[in-house]
Amino acid sequence: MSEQAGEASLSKVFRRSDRNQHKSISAPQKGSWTSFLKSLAGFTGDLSSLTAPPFILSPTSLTEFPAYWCERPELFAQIADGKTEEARALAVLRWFISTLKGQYTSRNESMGSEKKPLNPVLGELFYGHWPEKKERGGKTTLVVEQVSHHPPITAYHIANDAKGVVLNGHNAQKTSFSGGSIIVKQVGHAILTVTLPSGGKEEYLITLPRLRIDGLWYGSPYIELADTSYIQGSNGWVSAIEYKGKGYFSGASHSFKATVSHPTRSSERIIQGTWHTTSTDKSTGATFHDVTTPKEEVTVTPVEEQGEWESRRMWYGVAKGIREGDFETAAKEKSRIENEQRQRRRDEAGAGTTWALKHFEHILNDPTYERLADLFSANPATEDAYIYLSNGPSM
Ligand code: HC3
Repeated sequence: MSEQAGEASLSKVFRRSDRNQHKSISAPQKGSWTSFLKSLAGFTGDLSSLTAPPFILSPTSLTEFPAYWCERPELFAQIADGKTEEARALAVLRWFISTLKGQYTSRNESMGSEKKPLNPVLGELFYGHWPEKKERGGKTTLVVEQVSHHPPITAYHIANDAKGVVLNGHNAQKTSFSGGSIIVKQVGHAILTVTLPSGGKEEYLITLPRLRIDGLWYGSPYIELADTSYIQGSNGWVSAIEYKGKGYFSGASHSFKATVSHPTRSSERIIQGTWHTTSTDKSTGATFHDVTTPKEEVTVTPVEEQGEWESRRMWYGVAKGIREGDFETAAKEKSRIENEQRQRRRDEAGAGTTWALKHFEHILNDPTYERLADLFSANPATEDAYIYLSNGPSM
């Protein structure tokens, strides 16, 4: 099929408003982007396996993404300061909503559009921390490990031990293509544990929102969140967070409406706004969250001092190539890493061994997930999980 004929058939799957903007890609990029879009149409499965044109590649591995959970470490720490169950449930929601801007719009801000992250290898590690400060009690540490390559699954553990606040979770993605957008169902969950000064313990199950990647036709992908995600506390408080794009609750992109309720209370609290800016508590009229202020990036050991399995050291050559526009070197380095991995798997198969995880243990059914999921009849009723083993790095 000629390039023009290919484009004509492809254009049928994109909305007219998207099609009109395709001309914004520069001429040399247009051909490779059109081939990429063709490979996307009708695609289901693991997006990381698709070859994307160089201009859409990110120099950052997916193992770095869990750091987004804590770029406002004081909000993470403040969860422990809530005097009542309701206050803590609201603090968990405030921290969660405040992570969304980093998780879903930060690549647009730093790189101009959503990019394709580096696909981590099995055993890849990412360590970081946010230093101790008076307003947040202690140091907050981050341990990330790539616990599966096919399908890609990333496990993470974030802890502020001085405040007794710990987040443990894992995530994977199932992707499909529909109506000109990529739909990403996030697989996995996170459990936030708060150890109270009384010694009591509260747990919160956090489910993850669905993503729609729009803007594909004109080569400038961006994320909108869709459907509903939940935060269910062991104290009974549950937040149902409904996400909408342009034209719904407020007519703005990145809108959400969270309903916070408890089975024994007749009234609910409604929080409404846009997750990448601010929101308001409808019952009091007060600002609920505000992420227009600067965030704090995770502190990471310089790459020269990192171990060979640490993400930035492992991908150094590839990331440098992508940043400097030297895609030939980037591709060569990427092939070297992938070939080493293939050889490692062949060696393991020959020796009858399997890769041993360093920081996590895989369990097929998570009892905490099951207990909390049952409180709001979540689907699925059970999920697997990666439990943190306390042999973290000394940080
Ligand atoms: C879908 C995604 C990979 C997964 C990323 C996740 C879901 C990872 C967990 C984080 O907590 C939140 C998060 C944010 C962004 C998600 C990525 C956006 C794009 C990427 C695809 C694999 C690449 C799609 C390719 C292209 C060219 C359309 O961007």
